[in-house]
Amino acid sequence: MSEQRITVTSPLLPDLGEFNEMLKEVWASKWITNGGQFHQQLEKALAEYLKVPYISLFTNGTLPLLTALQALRITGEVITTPYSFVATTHSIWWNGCRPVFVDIEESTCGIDPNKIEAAITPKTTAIMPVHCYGKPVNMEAIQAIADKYGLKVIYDAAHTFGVEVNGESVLAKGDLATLSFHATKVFNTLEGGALVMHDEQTKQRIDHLKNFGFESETEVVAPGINSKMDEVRAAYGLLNLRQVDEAIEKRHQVAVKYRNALRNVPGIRFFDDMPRVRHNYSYFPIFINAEEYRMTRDELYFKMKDAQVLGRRYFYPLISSFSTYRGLPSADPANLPVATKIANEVICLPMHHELSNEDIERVLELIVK
Ligand code: T4K
Repeated sequence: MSEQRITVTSPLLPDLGEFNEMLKEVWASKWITNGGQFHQQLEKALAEYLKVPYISLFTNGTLPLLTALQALRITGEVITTPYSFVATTHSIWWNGCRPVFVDIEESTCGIDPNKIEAAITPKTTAIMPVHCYGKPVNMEAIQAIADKYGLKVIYDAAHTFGVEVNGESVLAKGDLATLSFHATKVFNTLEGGALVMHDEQTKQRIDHLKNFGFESETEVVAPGINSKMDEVRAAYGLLNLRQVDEAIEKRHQVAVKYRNALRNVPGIRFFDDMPRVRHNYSYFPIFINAEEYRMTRDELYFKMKDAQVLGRRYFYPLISSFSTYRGLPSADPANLPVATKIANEVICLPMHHELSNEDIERVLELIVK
């Protein structure tokens, strides 16, 4: 009999009975979208859980990026990293701005603050860093540069649900921060996302922008879009929020087991926890030094695939290598040596709350020689 597939992730699902009870309420109220009661409850509950003053729910994690750029009226050039999911750079492009790629640091896989200033031109208006794998980037260094040059900072914090530094949410930093609640994320609402802001006025503006720009029944104050979360997903999110801490702890235990087994394997590098950081263990990337490991990343990746262990090469290929972007001067691999190297070394191992000890052993057996 062929072995069962082990996928890179598996969604956190609420109890179907409880979900059904909430659906009955939605059906009874006949209020299914446009800021209903579950939408309001989830915004309140998430603001508390995430320790942020204001949050606005979205229908996925890409539209908050697009809307953040709109809300801050960003134009010209936006500095970002090519080591992310394509949505990060696409959001800049969709706003009619030019993405400018800056290399990453090996220690976080996030933008290298030491390389940002060299990429700033008179057209630069914003920086869009990514907390890749939920690992916080150096936010103080980024803010210092932004302040010096008068730039906005929008964090793509899609991977960073619940991540804190010194007890403070990473979402509290920058001008705006975005989240994704996609099925593959630590906390999901099927599809979904959010924008985190610091004041009521910005929250109001973003709430208008995500509802076509409507301020009232007859007044449109901005060229908005439709990116509202519906009641079914908000209800699902309320239930998932109750179990997300348990899921994060289960992921933590998987990370501990992976680290113990891989620590002394020559040619394999991985991340340990950072001091004073509450991690969410959203991904478990390993980096293969082919010479020391005596096998290339792709050889290992396909060996795993043959054995039905479906890791993923997040984030290979680099965004800067896709046809839309590769013509940009900043997309030259010579400008992005660390990102290029890391993209060729990475495999994200299966990481989710339902991995059994047998699953973990099956993954490790393929890697530890
Ligand atoms: N910014 C960053 C930094 C991001 O990483 C993302 C999304 C965004 C912005 C945009 O947020 P969203 O608009 O997506 O909310 C996935 C996700 O589609 C994407 O959300 C995510 N990042 C990206 C890193 O990964 P794929 O193409 O790898 O997903 P897929 O369908 O191959 O799924 C991977 C594995 O997950 C499957 O092999 C099995 C498991 N899975 C997946 C789904 C969809 C399930 O078990 N159930 C499911 O329903 O992109």
